[in-house]
Formats: sequence, structure tokens, C-alpha cells
Amino acid sequence: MQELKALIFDVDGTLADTERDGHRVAFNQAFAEAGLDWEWSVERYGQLLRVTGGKERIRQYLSEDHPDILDEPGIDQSIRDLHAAKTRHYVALLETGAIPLRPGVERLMDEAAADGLRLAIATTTTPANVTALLQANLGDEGPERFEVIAAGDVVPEKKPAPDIFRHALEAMDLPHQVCLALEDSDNGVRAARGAGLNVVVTTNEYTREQDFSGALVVLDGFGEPDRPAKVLQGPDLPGPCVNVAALREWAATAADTR
Ligand code: XBP
Ligand code: MG
Repeated sequence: MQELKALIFDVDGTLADTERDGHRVAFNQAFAEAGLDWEWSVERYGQLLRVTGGKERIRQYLSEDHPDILDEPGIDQSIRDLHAAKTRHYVALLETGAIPLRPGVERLMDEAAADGLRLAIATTTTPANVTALLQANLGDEGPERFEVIAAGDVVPEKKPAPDIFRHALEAMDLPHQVCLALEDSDNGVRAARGAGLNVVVTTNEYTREQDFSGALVVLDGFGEPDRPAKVLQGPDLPGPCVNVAALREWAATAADTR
């Protein structure tokens, strides 16, 4: 295994717990604003999360709960309009500071940069959402902490397809062997592995029961020195929390199986 050179972070569920109290709320606000009586409960949203991409998720919901509407003329534009409204609501929510970064994320970013690791993002979410989340939590220069932000419709196929990770690798001009993906979901693990990347998973309320076969390590979070992380699957964590040394150790021991 060549020496680790870059970390590629997923966003939703990894950098921050954005789905239940962020995206889901914004979808419901957009539905209400459009005069629709659609309300995605925490449980229903968890089911819909198996489909990545907000526009794709709305379409999946319609196919399951309102199939007749899918046959209406102009439905594609209606979905695009609804999703644009949802993004507006979500960005507004992020700008209030309502969604913090998960424990250990900023610490790990600081340590990685200090250790010379390059940072990138590979996410299914809309680029404006990434900018708003990073600026709300890291200041106006937050997005500049990442050399590449590969997001949303920039690729034809969303996770679990590997496209977005391949796009990030190409943009950094790095082979997958020297990069590590940081993810939260089974769709994300499949996407990263499809691009040949080794993956470290930090679970959350929506993903903790998912199948993370193929991941290097699965933890309940990155942890902090005073808030130990718990390994759920894979090799031990050398200290109380995920740091660059642990990532380098895991990456070095991983047989590159792709
Ligand atoms: C998570 C997703 C996104 C968000 C909603 O992305 O699947 O679709 O749920 O964002 P990731 P949009 O875990 O790859 O960061 O409505 O902008 O798609
Ligand atoms: Mg995710």
C-alpha cells in the first residue's frame, strides 16, 4: 500500500448529521409551501434515504405513494422546482447554524491538513448545500479547506454508483490507492469501493443497522480525546479517537483489493 495522500469525505451523515433535522425538514417545508399535504416523518424519511439525491428521492416517494402524479405532464419540471425550493429552505436552515459538524470532524480536518494530507469531498448532495454547511461551521473560507468539492449532478449516476468518487480522484489527479474515503452509509461504501477506495465508516441514527461489508473499519463516530469513539467492526483504534495516525495505520494495513 503506497503512503496515504488524501482523505475524501462524504457530507451528509459524515461531516454532519444533516438528514433528520435538516434535509427532511426542508423537504417538508417545500411541500407545505407548494400547498402539498405531503409530510415525511422521521421513519418514512429513513426508508426514502435508500434513494440518494433529493430529486430522485421525491420521484421515488411519488412512485410509492402517489403514482398517478408521475403521469402528469410537466412532472419532471415540477420535481425540479420542488427540489429547488427544498434547497432554498435547507440552505436557510444551515445559515442559522442549526446543523453543527459531528464530533471530531474539525479536529481531524485540522490534523490532516497539518500532516500534509489533501482533503476532498464526494457527495450526492447539491453543491450549494455543501457551501452553506461549511461556511456556517468553518467560516466563509470553510469550503476552501477542500481542494475538490465533487457534489450532486456533476456526475450522471449518484451513489451507490462510483462516479462521484471517480470524479474527485480525477480532479485531484490521484490514484485510489493513496486515498481514503470517509462515509456513513452502505450506499456510500459501495460507491467508494466501486472506485477502488478503502473506506472508514462513522455510523449515525439512520445508518447504524446497515451492511458495511467492504469497509476497513466501522465506528460510531470520529470521537474526541474526551469523548472516545467506539469501533463497531474492524481493527482496534490505537487511542480514544480517530486521528491521522490511526487512518494512516489502517490505510497501510489494508490490502488493496481492487
Ligand atoms: C446524501 C444524499 C443527498 C441528501 C439530500 O448525500 O443522498 O441526496 O440526502 O441532498 P451524501 P439533495 O451522503 O452523499 O452526502 O436534496 O441536495 O440531494
Ligand atoms: Mg452520507
